[in-house]
Amino acid sequence: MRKLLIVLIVFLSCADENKVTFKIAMWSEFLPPQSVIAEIPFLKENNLALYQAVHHDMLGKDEMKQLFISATDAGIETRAWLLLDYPGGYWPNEENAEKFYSQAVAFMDWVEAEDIPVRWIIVDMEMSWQKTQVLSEAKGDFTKILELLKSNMNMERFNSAKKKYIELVKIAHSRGFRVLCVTYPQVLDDIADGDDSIQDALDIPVTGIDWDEVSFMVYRTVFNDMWVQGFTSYLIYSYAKSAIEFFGERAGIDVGLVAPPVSGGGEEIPGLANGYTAPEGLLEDIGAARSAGIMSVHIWPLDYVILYPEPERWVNTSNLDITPPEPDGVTDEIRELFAVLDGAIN
Ligand SMILES: [Ca+2]
Ligand SMILES: [Ca+2]
Repeated sequence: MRKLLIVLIVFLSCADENKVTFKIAMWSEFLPPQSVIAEIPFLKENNLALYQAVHHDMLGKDEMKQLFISATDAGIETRAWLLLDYPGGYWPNEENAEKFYSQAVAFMDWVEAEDIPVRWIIVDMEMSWQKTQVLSEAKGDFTKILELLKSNMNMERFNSAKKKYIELVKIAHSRGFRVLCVTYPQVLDDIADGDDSIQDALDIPVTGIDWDEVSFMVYRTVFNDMWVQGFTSYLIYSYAKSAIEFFGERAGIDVGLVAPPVSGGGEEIPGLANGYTAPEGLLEDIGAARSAGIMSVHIWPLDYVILYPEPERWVNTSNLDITPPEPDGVTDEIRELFAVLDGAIN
């Protein structure tokens, strides 16, 4: 009887270990490491993972090392989101593959030399900071947007950057690191016809690289700001379905954007014109991702969530509605438009 009991306990603990649990992570971008350390109780109490920005000038800094140690000691899963300087484009992409490669290798060197407890690197594949400014100024002006995307087309440069990222992931794996790529959801509209035109137009080599996870920034508030109004959480559901279709268990979804609390005539932050100032919409988006089968959802950003009087309301998923949302009348149309563009920009 006792033997049977032990076998049963071992069996149950193994089953639990293999169970994939739903995870929520917070992006932490601009807070100084000391302020993030102060939020460790909040992260811990709410069972949140931490995707921490490591800006180019924080590499080798003791306070950054301390943050990774404190968060890991508290049992918080912590990943390093590597960012370049602004002249270098800020986010990794087709234009700065060499530069990003060097910085990522330097990061791994540092982590190994000082035995820092972080084994995940995040590659935030986005168009350069400079081009993103042009794009956000052109919002709603399709001619201007197309002009920019057309000028980005350069398959030779695209393929050579892709090679560099393939090499980076290979080296990371050989050194025991894993790599998450986070990027625009339009990658998912690029795949069906078998060419990389949308990724080239956005300077974001993503497919064909051995990422351990790939996550898509389906920011409903940005879609409403950038294209047309009327996107519901169906937008998140639709892309989450495609993410699962193409990337299976490796797929994640990023939701947002959370704006800072409205405190009477504060300055408008670019990209946050329609940002969430209450958790309801964000929780709908999380529920929509979950209803499509996504097991990893990430919220941008910790920086603003903690400014609210009850920050835990933003991540309280105990009453999450996981009914698939009804079509909103704009998501399917805009995704069809992206697919048409895919064919047209060859
Ligand atoms: Ca394509
Ligand atoms: Ca390009």
